[in-house]
Amino acid sequence: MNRNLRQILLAAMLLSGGSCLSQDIKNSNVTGYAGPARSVDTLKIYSKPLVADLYTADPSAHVFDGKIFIYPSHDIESNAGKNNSGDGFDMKDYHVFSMTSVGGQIKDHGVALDIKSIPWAGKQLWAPDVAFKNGKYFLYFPLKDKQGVFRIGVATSNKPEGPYKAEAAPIEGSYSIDPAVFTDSDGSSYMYFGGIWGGQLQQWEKGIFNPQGSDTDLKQDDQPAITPKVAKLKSNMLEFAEPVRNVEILDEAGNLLKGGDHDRRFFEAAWLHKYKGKYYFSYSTGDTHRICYATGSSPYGPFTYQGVILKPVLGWTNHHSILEYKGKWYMFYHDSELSDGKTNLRNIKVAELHFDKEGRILPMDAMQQEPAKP
Ligand code: FUB
Repeated sequence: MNRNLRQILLAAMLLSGGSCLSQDIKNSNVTGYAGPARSVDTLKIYSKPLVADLYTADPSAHVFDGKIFIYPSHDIESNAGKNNSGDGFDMKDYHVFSMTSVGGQIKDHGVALDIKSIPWAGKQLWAPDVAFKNGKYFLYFPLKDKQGVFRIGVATSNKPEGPYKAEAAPIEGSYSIDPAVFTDSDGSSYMYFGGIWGGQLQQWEKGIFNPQGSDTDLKQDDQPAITPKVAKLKSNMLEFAEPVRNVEILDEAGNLLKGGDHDRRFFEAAWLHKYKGKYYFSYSTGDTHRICYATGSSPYGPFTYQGVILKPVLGWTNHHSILEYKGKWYMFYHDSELSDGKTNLRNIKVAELHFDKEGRILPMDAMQQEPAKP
């Protein structure tokens, strides 16, 4: 363990009073980095839910106007039942939250977009994201249309907290779920999206929606896994500038990850961040409940699998975002602590993210409860 890193972590724990955010380091063997398995430090973390009076999930966080703005899903109780199609995630609006320091007060700005105001809405407002360009904020959201097909919509506002007004129709050529928009240093913006099983990505394998398609995956474990998608956005941020492309995730030998590789293949929750000139594509592995990452030298990929960022949390889903704020890196994520493990009633959290000298992210293992004080 790097001595400086240990001191930094200790200082962080003391500053946070050890309550909001606590971290401890364990050594473990993690496979998946290019080359043979190496010993990698694992952080044991505990963070309190950031919001306690609403259920919140899928936090996409960004820095706007010097503050952190968080755009989560707003979970609600639902009678829709549990199934592979995710019918129990029957969300109907978004709240926006902001904070000026990690560990400080969080402000709920109220409802930023309601399903009732979206002209093409069927049901299920899932994980959103927000981008800023030309003085305007763009809220991207997955939603089933009136035919029950997930599309990605966009709504605009002059303020990061909204309220947002939805466009009359979803983004042309968009489908599936979990949009995440990354703007590169040259000002180009890219939307990453997709999710298998309830996110319907497997039903688009032939380029058009297959209503009879599988409700999980393609059942071709020895074939390349279904890839997440990316498309550059036009400068108006309302349309794709190009046909949708596949995001390739490769193993250490340069081969596409296989459909049967459930520990590493993409499931949902795409996110892209850049660190020291390298592009980091991170995502959830769904039914193996991990947040993993892969790196590359272009926003389009290909990306080479590197390892786990966050081990399974309490609840079935695992969904995160990553940002830099005031010189530190953070991962926003969720678990189901407040509902005692109910998968569709989640709460957002934040933990500091650490890179080693080679730019590898230290994996985190989230505890379900604050550790007892010595
Ligand atoms: O919140 C609904 C869905 O659950 C999201 O879109 C997925 O990423 C998963 O977290």
